Amino acid sequence: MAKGIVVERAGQKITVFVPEEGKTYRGIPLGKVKKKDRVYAGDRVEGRVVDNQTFAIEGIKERKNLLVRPPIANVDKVVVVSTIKNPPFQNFLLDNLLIVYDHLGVELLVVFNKVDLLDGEEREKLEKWKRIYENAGYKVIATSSETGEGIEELGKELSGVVSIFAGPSGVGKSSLISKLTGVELQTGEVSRKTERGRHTTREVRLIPFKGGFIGDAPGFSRVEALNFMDREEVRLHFPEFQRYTCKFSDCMHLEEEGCEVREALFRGEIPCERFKSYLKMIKAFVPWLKEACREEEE
Ligand SMILES: Nc1nc2c(ncn2[C@@H]2O[C@H](COP(=O)(O)OP(=O)(O)OP(=O)(O)O)[C@@H](O)[C@H]2O)c(=O)[nH]1
Ligand SMILES: [Mg+2]
Ligand SMILES: [Zn+2]
Repeated sequence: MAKGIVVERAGQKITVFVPEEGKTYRGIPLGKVKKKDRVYAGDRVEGRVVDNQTFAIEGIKERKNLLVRPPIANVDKVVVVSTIKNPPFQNFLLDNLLIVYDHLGVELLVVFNKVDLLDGEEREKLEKWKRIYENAGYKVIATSSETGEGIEELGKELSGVVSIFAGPSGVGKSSLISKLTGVELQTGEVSRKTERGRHTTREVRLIPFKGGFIGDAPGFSRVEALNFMDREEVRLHFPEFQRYTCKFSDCMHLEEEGCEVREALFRGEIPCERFKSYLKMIKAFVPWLKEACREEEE
């Protein structure tokens, strides 16, 4: 039996890459596979090479995970891409993505792209956000697919794993993947009027890279943590909250007595930006927020 990985699923068309042959085939699921299960990009499959175009899929290996939007199986790492400028940074969207993907059990990497566009003041803004995410515990890389800044470092993080690029439309996901892999992908301009991308990428495709695969996926403009988990779970996916032990182990960090996260916020150890995202995600309000985040208010 030959082993392959599904690198593309577009409508009825399934493309299987067989590493042993270094070639891709049109995948045809045999009856029993077809009945039992859908086939997704990222699926590890077993079967036979029928001719030099066709791979008969006889079985699908059990999935480690299955992301829904985009539908890709067996993802090891998600690269969440943002920009400070063009389109403007949306920290709430980034935080939602980080919380949701952590819930789904994948490794995370935070990328700020298009740093070539930033002037002095905007560079400072980049450094500020970079610090916030690094201090929270994420690995952060600043990149430019124009100048090549950070591309080598990014490539190192992706060797040997299945990764996908996520984030809003227009931040340069496809451009980064093209730069890394040399494979030409369709890219689109950011609209001047709305400052948004145009959802150029529509289908999911995995590209072989350094013994792993990189998935390009459509951008998205809204993700809500509560569509994936209960209110009570959200706090567990903020790495910086986990450093503190509150009096009550089920503390929601709202108005409970002995809340160490609140203390840390007052001491400035937890940034207000992240805590505000947390409150917004769980649709909560605390009367002491203004006092804790005084310097934030202009
Ligand atoms: N200045 C600058 N422009 C970039 C950079 N990366 C991408 N772009 C431009 O930004 C626009 C959007 O890039 P895409 O790669 O299509 O963005 P995407 O994230 O794949 O967008 P969707 O497929 O719509 O989700 C294109 O015009 C790119 O040329 C960068 O590092 N610097
Ligand atoms: Mg794209
Ligand atoms: Zn607490």
